[in-house]
Amino acid sequence: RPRALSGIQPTAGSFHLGNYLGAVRQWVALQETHDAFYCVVDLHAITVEQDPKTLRQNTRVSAAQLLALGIDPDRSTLFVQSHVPEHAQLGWVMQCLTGFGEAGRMTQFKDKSARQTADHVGVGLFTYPILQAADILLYQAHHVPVGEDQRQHLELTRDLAQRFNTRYGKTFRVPEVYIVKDTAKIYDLQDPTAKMSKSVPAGVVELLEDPKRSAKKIRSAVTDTGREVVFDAAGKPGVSNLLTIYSALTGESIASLEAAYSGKGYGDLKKDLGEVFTEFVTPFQVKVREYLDDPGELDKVLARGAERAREVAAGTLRRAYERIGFLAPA
Ligand code: AQP
Repeated sequence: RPRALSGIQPTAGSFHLGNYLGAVRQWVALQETHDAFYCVVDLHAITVEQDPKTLRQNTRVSAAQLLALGIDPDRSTLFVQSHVPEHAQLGWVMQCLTGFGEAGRMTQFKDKSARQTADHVGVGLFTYPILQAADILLYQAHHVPVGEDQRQHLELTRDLAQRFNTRYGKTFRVPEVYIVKDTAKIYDLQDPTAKMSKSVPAGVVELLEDPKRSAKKIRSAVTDTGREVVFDAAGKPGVSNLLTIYSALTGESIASLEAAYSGKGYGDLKKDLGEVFTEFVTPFQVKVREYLDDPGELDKVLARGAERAREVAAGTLRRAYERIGFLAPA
């Protein structure tokens, strides 16, 4: 079976619709065909300041959400990044292979750092995609299921794998990005030209918030001029985004939704989507609470995952260290 690897940050506590439709839904599906490794990337989370107690809690909340969304720890390896020290270790090696200018071209860093003053931007935010490369390469992943915003980071990962292999001999598999086109980028409900992102909270739908609040956000989503419910990403980005979400949550095609709403207005679409979303998140929220009611059991699941992940990660790191010329401990 080919390997899949992906990660999600525990920074916000709740996942949002973009995280789910852009990434985690594919993680669940790939369990059928792949030997999958999924991690809560807490090392990445500290690239911006975190409160220790909140970080610890949000790490469990993230794991609980993954389980509630359908990640099966008996089929996939579910773990916390900091439990596997090889991530940080290979991360250092990858930093030494990355050009300063190359790292500086990462658009996510440019966007995120532009929102803060220079003194608040840590070096970790700059080297974030390099650690991400290590996350992926440690597991010799064939496919990396992510949203469109990660495409550039995946290119860097591929470049670093090739560079290492050229310099030291074939060690890493060069991974392929796995992006599902229809849901690759879910847009902000208040600004449907920008990606839905927890950094800009106004138009974000969170899976763990009160669904009444989500339904209200959906009802007040910015839509477009005109009143026909048709998919037109350039001309009607707001309505198109709602149709994408609706279609992804129900499995109905965009064409059949257009037909169903012909003669109706944006208001009907938004009201119904609020209901569709509520139906989806209500049982999910119950499951998350159940997992969180038994943190001891949850921690055991994560410990088992870390043990399995380490077996693979340690083997890869050992080979990389040898190739580099590090003296093996006697
Ligand atoms: N809007 C989105 N559409 C599709 N996919 C998305 N992802 C994130 N936003 C969207 C995908 O979710 C996965 C986890 O991403 P992450 O852990 O990097 O989450 P994040 O970046 O913290 O989420 P945000 O909201 O995007 O955070 P900020 O505002 O910090 O950038 C990834 O596969 C990502 O592609």
